[in-house]
Formats: sequence, C-alpha cells, structure tokens
Amino acid sequence: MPQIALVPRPRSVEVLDAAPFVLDQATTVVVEPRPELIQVAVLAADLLGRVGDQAVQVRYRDAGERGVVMLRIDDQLDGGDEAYRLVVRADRVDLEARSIAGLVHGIITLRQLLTTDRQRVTSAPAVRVEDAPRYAWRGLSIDVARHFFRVDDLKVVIGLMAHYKLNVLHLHLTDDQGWRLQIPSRPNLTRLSAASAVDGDPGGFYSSSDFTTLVHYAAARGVRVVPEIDVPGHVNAALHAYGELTPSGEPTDEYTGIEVGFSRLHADLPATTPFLQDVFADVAAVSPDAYIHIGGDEVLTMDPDEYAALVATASAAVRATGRQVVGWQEIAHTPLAPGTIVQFWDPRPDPAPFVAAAKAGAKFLMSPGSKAYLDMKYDRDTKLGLEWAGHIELRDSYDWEPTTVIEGLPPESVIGVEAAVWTETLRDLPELLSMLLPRLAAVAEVAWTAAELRDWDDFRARVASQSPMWERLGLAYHASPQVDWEHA
Ligand code: TNX
Repeated sequence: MPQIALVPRPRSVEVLDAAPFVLDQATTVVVEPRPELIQVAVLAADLLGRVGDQAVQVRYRDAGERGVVMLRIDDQLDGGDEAYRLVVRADRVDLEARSIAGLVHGIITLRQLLTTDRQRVTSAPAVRVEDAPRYAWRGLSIDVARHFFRVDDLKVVIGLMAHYKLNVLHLHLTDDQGWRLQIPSRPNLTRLSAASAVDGDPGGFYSSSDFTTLVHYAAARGVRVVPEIDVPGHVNAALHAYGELTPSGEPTDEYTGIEVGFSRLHADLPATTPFLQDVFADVAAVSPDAYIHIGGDEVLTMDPDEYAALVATASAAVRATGRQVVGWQEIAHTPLAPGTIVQFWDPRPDPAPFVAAAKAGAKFLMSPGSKAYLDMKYDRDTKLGLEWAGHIELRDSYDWEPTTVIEGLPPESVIGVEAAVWTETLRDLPELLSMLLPRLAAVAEVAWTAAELRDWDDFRARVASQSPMWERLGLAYHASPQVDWEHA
C-alpha cells in the first residue's frame, strides 16, 4: 500500500521528515469568526470527528497549542480560485486557500490522508500538499427523470462528489417518463407527470424547498447545482401535463418505456413560447447558479430550422433570467450566444461543426459516451446498465484526454469534464452507486489532475485505498478486476 494515496492526484505532495499528526481529544478546528468560515469549520470538525470517532471542537483563536487544524483564507495563493496549500505536522495542521471551495478541497485531502490503525489511533503523515484543479467545471450529471432519486440519496452522492473534488451536480430533471421539479406557474407538470417512471416504478419530484435544501447542502460542500430542463425533445412528461403543447390539443399518454427521440415541442403552437418562458423563469427563481441547461439532445423528428428556432427560444428564456446556457452537443448546429457551453456526449458525428462552434466562441464540456457515461456496463457480465457506447471498465474511464476527444478543437475551448449517469436501468441508490464507484473517482482525476501527472498504474495503486471507506459507509461499488482492492 502506498503510504500516501490521494485521489485525485494533487499537483505536488512533499513528504516531511516528521512524526504524523494524531487525531485525538486535543484536535480543534480554528478559524476567524466569519460566517462562511464558521460553516466550513463546522463541516471540517464534523468530518474529522466522524473519522476519528470523537467530537472535534471549533475555536476562533489560535493559541499555538498542539492539535490545531488552522483554516485560513489567503488571497495571494497561486493557482487560481480553488487552489489550496495543506501542511500537516506532528503538532498542527495549516490549511490555506483562496476561497471556501479551496478550503473544502484541503479538508478532503486531510481526510484522505487520515488512516486508523489496529490500536484505533487515527493519524495523517507529515506532508506538504500544494494543489489546484486543471478544469473549473468538474461535474456529474444524474438522470433523476427515468428513475427518481430522493434528496437524501442525492446528499450521499454530493458527499462522494466533494470527496473526489467534483464541483458541479447537473440534474437532468425532466424527460419523457417524468417531471421532477415543481414549477409554480405550471402546476400540472408535477401534479400529473411526477408520479411516473420507467417500467411503472415509483416517481417523485423536488418541491421548491427540496431544491433549495439541495442547493445549500451542495454549496456547503463546494458543489454547484445546474438544473436541466430538456427541450425541445424528451418532453412527453410536459405534453402529458399540458395538451395545449400538442397539435391536437390533447395531452399525450404517460410513457414508461426507454425509447428516445419521439416526443417534441412545436414552434408554431401559441402555447409553446410562453411555456418555455414561464418554466425557465421558475427554474431561475429557485436556482442560484449562473448556468441553466436546456437539454437539446436527440430530437429525431424535427427539421433543423424548427429545432434551431426552439433552441433559440429556450436560450432566450434562460438568458432573460441573467443565466448562461448549457446544452447537449446538438445545439452546436444552431447559432449560439457567446459563452454558451456545449456538452459533448456522442463521438460518432463529424467533428467539423464543433470546431466551427468553438471558433465562434462556444465552450465545451466533455462527456464522451465511451469514457464518461457511467451507465454503460463495465463488461458483458454487468447486470445493470446499457451498452450503446460500449463497455467501460475502470481503465477506460481513466485513460482519456479531454482536449483530443474532438479532432481539431482548440484545447482552450474545453472548460471541463462531466461524468453522466442515465437511469433507465438504475432504480435505487445502491444500483446507482454500483455504476458510479469506482469510475467516478477516475473521471474526477481526469477533470482535476494535470495531464502530465496522470498515469494509470499510479492511479490503480492509489484508488485501491478508496474501497475501505466505501465499505465502511456501506456504499455499493464494482470491485473491478483491474485493481487489488483493500478491505475495511
Ligand atoms: C443518450 S446523452 C441520451 C439519454 C439516454 C442515454 C443513455 C443524451 C444527451 N441523451 O437520453 O438516457 O443516452 O445512455
């Protein structure tokens, strides 16, 4: 076992010639008494307390005593907004960061350094870690529409995301099978279309206050929430709730299958534009993030002009709320406002239009199906999951380079990496986790760690030390044969 096994791998780790820091009754988290610092200190104390199995206090004064874990904001630190520096010595820990997000990253690094021995002593080796991410957008997209996942399930996932320094939770909130977010101006969306899910399984939805709870829980852990309302296709749940969105004026039937591409909005119906405006305004009212995702994928039954018109209407509705647009790669075939993010998922089409969109100012978020789609089976024996993008074993999800996925794309147009998990076959949290773990850790390292520091054999050895924590927390994972897993 390597003594220091951090995931994702930091920019630099220097082992210091000193005794380890022991977590014990003397351990206290110290911060200046400012509200946002107190919140992060309380989280740190809670986390350290759970790891060491004893309460850790928060104090507001560093009297230089043994056991202090000092958290400080330092605007001078190199490496950008999320950079942090962590120095662990026998008598104290000093963590500095430019931002709260950086402090959260450093606390997680400290948590990953802590191990508990047979005598139940929890300690971290003396080290100096300097670290900062490669990409600012390190996401996980979860489809809560095909199957619904409760706020408590998502809290577990957010905890894991923070543990691997992922910072964007993208929620695919609507699809043919169900509508999962309360929209006060269109109450039928959740009244009539939230109870359904794939195969007749139970549905559900997030009320405005559930959504706010989620946003706050995530924010405290350095994670933003980006809501997706998928239009102009994947809209059967909307058509089932509001017949005025269909040419006949009649609502469609509920849909619980897993075909894609059959449902669509109609640009020439008078109800369509007000629907898009009201829905995106209501989303913006509960979502503080700077981005809203408009979907835009797989509309197989619409001519390109009507598709472009509907994407433009949805984008304008989002931009009217002061937010920026994210959309699946198909939107790259339409005129885009500068700063729009195109989420790349299907490597099959011709790269030329994407290169052209990038040159015109679009930014790219990389979620190539054959690497980052964590609903793909690991191998032919995997019980859950789909296969359209192939099998993705752990190494496949690790060994790829975001800037070369689209041939000819200027590397600076790539702003991040996002894993995605679609839930046609995943009904509950254990099933979801069995697809995320261990691959989420691999994609997180693709997003965080500089290309020149990434190496499969090195990752393979480090990720082996993650399984004891998953086992202790009772989190389901795929024991990939590519790794010699450690056990709790
Ligand atoms: C493609 S990715 C889809 C989803 C499916 C997924 C299954 C994308 C933008 N569309 O509708 O759930 O494949 O892997």
